[in-house]
Amino acid sequence: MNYQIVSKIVKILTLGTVISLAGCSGSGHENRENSMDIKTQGSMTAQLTSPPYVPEPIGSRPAKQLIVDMEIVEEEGQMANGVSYMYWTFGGTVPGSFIRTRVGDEVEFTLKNHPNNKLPHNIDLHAVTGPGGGASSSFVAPGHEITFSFKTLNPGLYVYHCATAPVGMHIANGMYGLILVEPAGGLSKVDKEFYIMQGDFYTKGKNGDPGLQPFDMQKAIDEHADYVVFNGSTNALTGDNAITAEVGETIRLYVGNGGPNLSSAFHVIGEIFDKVYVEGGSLINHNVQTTMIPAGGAAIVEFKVEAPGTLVLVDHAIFRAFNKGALGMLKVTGEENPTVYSGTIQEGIYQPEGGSIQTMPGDQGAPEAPVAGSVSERIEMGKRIYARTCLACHQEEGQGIPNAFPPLAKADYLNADVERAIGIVLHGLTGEITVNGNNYNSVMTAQTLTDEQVANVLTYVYNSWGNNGTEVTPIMVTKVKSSH
Ligand code: HEC
Ligand SMILES: [Cu+2]
Repeated sequence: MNYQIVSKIVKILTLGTVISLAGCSGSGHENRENSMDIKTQGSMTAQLTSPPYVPEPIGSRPAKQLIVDMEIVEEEGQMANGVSYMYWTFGGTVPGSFIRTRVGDEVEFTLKNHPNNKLPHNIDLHAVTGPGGGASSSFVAPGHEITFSFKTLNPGLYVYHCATAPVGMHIANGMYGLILVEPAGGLSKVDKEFYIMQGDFYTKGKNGDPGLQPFDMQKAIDEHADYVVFNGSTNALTGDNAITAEVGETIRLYVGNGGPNLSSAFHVIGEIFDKVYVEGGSLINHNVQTTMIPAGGAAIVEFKVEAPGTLVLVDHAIFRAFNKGALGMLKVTGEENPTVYSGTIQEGIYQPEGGSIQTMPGDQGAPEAPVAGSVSERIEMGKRIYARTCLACHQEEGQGIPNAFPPLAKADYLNADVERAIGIVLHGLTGEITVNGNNYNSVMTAQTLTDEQVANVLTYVYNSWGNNGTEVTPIMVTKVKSSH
């Protein structure tokens, strides 16, 4: 293409932009020419916050010179129970500190690279108009700091990330966060705001393999994530770390996706988003179930919580939620509101069908399965049943999922009472139990298995992963069944 044609296309595009800008008025649609003209009044230091919290709204403050001071820290942290990871962070957390600005601010950004760090880093802020989003002027070696400045021209919610080579590796290790540019006058008022960011992680070992897990470049290139998590770890938003709200409150979530690879099908089980600022921009969509957040993108979602219970935040690419960690909780307390929801709302894990024990569709019509002739045959057959019916929740090595599914490996609860274990597989289980010192209060569905299959699967479990080697026979199963 020659230069003249290119410049003509540019002119046409520019004209198009001008027309569309002229056609839209109202808050949130500042045009960039106007933003350039916003004069700043005075100077202030930005309050930075760790996830899941965000700084105070900008309210009616004028545009200012805004001083942002951020330190890069490379440090070991917990990815999951028993699994640690060497995170590279903006401000000591994954995602990095939340930066809150308003349109027209002149941000004076100082980036420090802690002297104990091993690598140089930089920052590319998607809110910046300029080469590399600041990356080219922010490259900083360990023990050094650098200052650069920019004016925020476009309101919206933007990702920032490290862009030092290999870029993918710096992002995969946790180097991303969000910067909010509020429109003049601020976003509408809500009761609670939280900061959540999804990321995919690639480790030498499989999901759940204990110890310090190094980054695996090949898996990252192949996009085979071992962990997909909110706020840097499987536990960041579950159990005692759950975010909280009260019935009647309006909640705003600033949700980003650091990637490096995967898009997020962001969904809150038990809620409908009243509003979504699509892609973090000025377009507002209403009544949304699941919103797509691409790697390197963000969205603002808002909803009013109408009933008490636990809402579960997930990536609705659902294996990521239940098998890789992309699961968080919003605990809502307050008065029941039977007109909105009259079912039982359980504390704990995903129960789309409600809190009662459900029956799994079984193999009852299937032809008679072969009968095990020896303990080793029983274990072999049990292993196949385990893979089909138990593994999804209790996991491949019986390790379970923290705060959701109890372990069957070296499980004191299992080893203490075989009849109880048989009863659980036959009838399901609900209510609080303690397994290896951790509490679980959830629901296991009743499994529709023949007595032979229950015997086989439990014999496999009892003879795996450090359990006590009990053989469970079909006669024992029949006995428990008839005593019930
Ligand atoms: C849909 C997920 C799910 C499936 C499938 C499932 N379980 Fe469970 N299981 C649970 C949950 C959740 C609990 C804890 C329930 C509670 O908190 O009351 C549990 C508890 C248990 C317990 C007692 C606690 C412990 O750790 O010892 C045993 C034993 C058990 N399950 C065995 C099995 C076996 C064997 C299978 C396959 C035949 C199976 N489960 C399938 C979710 C599941
Ligand atoms: Cu970096």
